[in-house]
Amino acid sequence: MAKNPPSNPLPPDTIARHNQDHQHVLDEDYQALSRALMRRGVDLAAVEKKLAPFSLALPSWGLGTGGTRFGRFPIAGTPTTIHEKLADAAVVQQLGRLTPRVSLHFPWDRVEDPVALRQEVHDLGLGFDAVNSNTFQDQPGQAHSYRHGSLSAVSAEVRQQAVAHNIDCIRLGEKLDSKALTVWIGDGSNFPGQHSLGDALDRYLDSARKIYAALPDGWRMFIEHKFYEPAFYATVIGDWGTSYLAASSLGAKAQCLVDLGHHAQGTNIEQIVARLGRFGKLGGFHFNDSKYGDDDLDAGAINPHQLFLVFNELVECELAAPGSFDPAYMIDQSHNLTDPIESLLSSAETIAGAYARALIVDRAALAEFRAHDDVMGAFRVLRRAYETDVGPLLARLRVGAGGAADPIALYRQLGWRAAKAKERKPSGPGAGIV
Ligand code: RM4
Ligand code: MN
Ligand code: MN
Repeated sequence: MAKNPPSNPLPPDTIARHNQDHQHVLDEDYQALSRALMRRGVDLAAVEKKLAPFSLALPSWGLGTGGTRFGRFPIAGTPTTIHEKLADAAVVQQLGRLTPRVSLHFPWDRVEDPVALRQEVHDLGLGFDAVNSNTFQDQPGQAHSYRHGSLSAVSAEVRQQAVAHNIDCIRLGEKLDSKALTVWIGDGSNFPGQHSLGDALDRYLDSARKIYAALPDGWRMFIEHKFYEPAFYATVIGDWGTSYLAASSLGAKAQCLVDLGHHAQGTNIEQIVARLGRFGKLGGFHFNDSKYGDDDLDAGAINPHQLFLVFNELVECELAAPGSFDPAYMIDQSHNLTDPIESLLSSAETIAGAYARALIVDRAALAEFRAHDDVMGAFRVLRRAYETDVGPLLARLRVGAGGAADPIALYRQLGWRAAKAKERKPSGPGAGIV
């Protein structure tokens, strides 16, 4: 493969030629969509303007081959270092143009020189998003074990160590130009009686306050809830109510983060989004999909309609607080079988597509039907937007920003992974997410 500057890991002239070959069809499809929407009173150019700034962060841990606790089957050329992961993130961004930032997870992504890493990511045309702490695993040489919890542990030494790690993540994040810390803990109990359910939350809040106090100006702290796993009886931050309580008692810089896979089956996630948005505590998202639990499948792969309904609420939040509603959007998936670059390209497009569909909802008609308790009328407004193929709009924005008309087809044609398989050291089969 020819050498390109890092910010263009793939040859731009090949992308330009690929786009020329597609241009005619892209234009035709865009015009057809524009005319169809015009008949419905929707101005596609206005939608395009709103959609254009939309972006998502990539999780560093989603760039490598994922795995389950039973095994891992890495593809040849999978990245094994943060530098290789960043190079792959640059490929995703060059082709898809929706993912200009990477979210790091510590200590998985720890490097000797964070300032050099910041330079590296800038050279790749990317930036860093929220930093994530990890007190759900023990690390070699660690003084105290997280076996019995971290921020909510009974042991004061363990809590202190977990707080110090989070503060360390903030300090690293400052050097990396991050502006947020995401805290997800695995704390909880596996047996009734193991913990005092009340005291465990008190201890968590006490620890979280110490982390909060270390946040620099302009930073946010995202509290991510999850209803089970690894704690199988009671998780300390297990639902949005507890997350909201924690975020409210900490202060304005603390907000709730909704990971789509962290709810019981049947939970109305879009309603949680509406509630948190209304209370000004919706900090961000981890997009993925699930059928059973925290499956970490590709966003929209199982329930694209739910994804659309989530974005429908996000658009309502935006309209209710114009200019000040600013959730952090990130993908949080585990790619066990697919090439992560392909999954991330596909998921980013799916997520942006859900947003585009929510933007073309005829809100005036919806309000009218609601005002008259016209159930079917209101439902049909949403359904019509959901059933609209917004692919031509996404392709136009992507190509306009320098991305590829058909990102996955071009990625395959360019043979990036096969070239990396020759350069990169093989990744072991060990179980686990990274
Ligand atoms: C958790 C949660 C966190 C992520 C870890 C790896 O289930 O989703 O966001 O950091 O997995
Ligand atoms: Mn998550
Ligand atoms: Mn998760």
